[in-house]
Amino acid sequence: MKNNIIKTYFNIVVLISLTLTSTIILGCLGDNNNSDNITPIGNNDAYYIDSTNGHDDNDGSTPETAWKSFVNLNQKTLSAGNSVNLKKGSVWNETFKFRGSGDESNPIIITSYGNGNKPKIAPRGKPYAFLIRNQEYIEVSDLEITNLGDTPAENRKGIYVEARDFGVVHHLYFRNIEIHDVNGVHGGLADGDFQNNKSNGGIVSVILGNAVETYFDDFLIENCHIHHVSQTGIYNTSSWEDREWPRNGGVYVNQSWVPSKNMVYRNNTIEHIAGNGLILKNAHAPLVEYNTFDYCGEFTSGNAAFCFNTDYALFQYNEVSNTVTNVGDVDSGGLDSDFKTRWTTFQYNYCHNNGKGGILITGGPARWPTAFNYETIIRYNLLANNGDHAIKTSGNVMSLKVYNNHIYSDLNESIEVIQHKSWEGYSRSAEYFNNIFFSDGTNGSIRLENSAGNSIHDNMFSGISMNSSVSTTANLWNVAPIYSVGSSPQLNSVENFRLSSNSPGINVGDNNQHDALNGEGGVIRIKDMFGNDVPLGDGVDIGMEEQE
Ligand SMILES: [Ca+2]
Ligand SMILES: [Ca+2]
Repeated sequence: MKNNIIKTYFNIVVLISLTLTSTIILGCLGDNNNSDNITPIGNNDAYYIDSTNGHDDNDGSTPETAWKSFVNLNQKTLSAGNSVNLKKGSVWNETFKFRGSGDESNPIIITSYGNGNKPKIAPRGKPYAFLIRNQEYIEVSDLEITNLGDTPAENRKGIYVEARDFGVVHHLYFRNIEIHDVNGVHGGLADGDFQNNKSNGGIVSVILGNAVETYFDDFLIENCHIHHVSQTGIYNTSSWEDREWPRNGGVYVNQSWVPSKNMVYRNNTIEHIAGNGLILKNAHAPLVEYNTFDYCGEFTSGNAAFCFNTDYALFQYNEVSNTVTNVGDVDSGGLDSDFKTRWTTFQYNYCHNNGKGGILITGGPARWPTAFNYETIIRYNLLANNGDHAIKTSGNVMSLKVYNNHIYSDLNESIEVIQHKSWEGYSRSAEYFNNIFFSDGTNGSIRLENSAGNSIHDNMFSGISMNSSVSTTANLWNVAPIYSVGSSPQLNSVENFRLSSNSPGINVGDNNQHDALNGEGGVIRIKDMFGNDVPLGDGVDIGMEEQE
């Protein structure tokens, strides 16, 4: 048995010690004032909490009569349209929670007021710092949250959302929140080991129960900064998860799968995460865009971001870099379309300098009826200097489409630009076309092993060893792109990978690009990496840029 070394992010944190003195008010003649007799306030009323100048015997209804701690709020059932306003510069070493929900017209608002630093919620090692449980129509913004205990603990979280047999959980928004220094645990177990508990970390959302079909609808995490948390940056899961699709001639069966809808993760910065930066599960047409992932997988195995058990997931305009390879890691790549997924689309992402791989497509162990990955589309992405491989399939991946990507490496190590690996079986019917595979380093190669039905055509290869399974006539071999910047484009900008107008590959790609499906019966409009229409000129170009 491996001795799991549990590490913690241990930044020097200045914890402002707050002594929550129970103040006894004496001398208020005829006034039996205590925290229980605050008159309930109606819709659109507001509560104020100020850790410096507040007082828990106040009524909490104005900045001048703010509460000091969360003790009164914890006892409250809020109503639609209520707000809780936290004074900037405040620090609380306790968990934030309340009862009640908003409604469609009047969400409950949790936000900050005043000047200075974001109000900070910093319990020192509680199960969660901020709780929403069987509540809906809530918007949370402009907070700082930590949860740093003396030692790491199982299931420690920053924000925790839980719904059990609730039905539809509507409208939960988290915006402009910094979450850091949450010391949950990360085992030394491999990423593929399902004993590894990933449900602790920054923002964790869990659906439980099996009596009432329960899912999120309209769940947003936007403009948040999540860093130095263990194990996972953002995580969700659901008990309504069972479906299967046997590999050989089986039919798709939904036993209990109830996906969440309108899940959006946008413009977040997620960095220095012990394990995965983002795990997105059990959703229909979730959107992950304009996020930055940097230094994920810092202490254990894991790719920066992946979807699991989803249909029509769309990842676009994300920058994913520097995922860390530790000794024994199975995964340390950028993006991952994982198993139990259908119709995932990755487009306009930039994955670079990840320890192992740019994009992974996981079908799962092929003998499992629950292991499938169907029609993932990977198009118009830039994958640069990812170690070990650029694109990898593992296990039961079916009908993968990889087109119009730009793969670049000037690493001084062997790179498999396409790597098909077994997980009790191989991918089937993967198609690669209109891609640039350029290795300016040493030993670029293609590994297909026993994967079946590959179609590799209309790609441009340079610095890549020929492979007997890849047609030399259906592709351009030993033809290199000509960059506008000349040679050796720097990785600090996607713009550096634009091609000169005399670069080979313009207007000679295969025009038959497969539609990416949006989950609503339509298709996702196709553009190039830079927003240009496709095609332009006499035909589709090879690579991620479209020119006339
Ligand atoms: Ca790692
Ligand atoms: Ca063109």
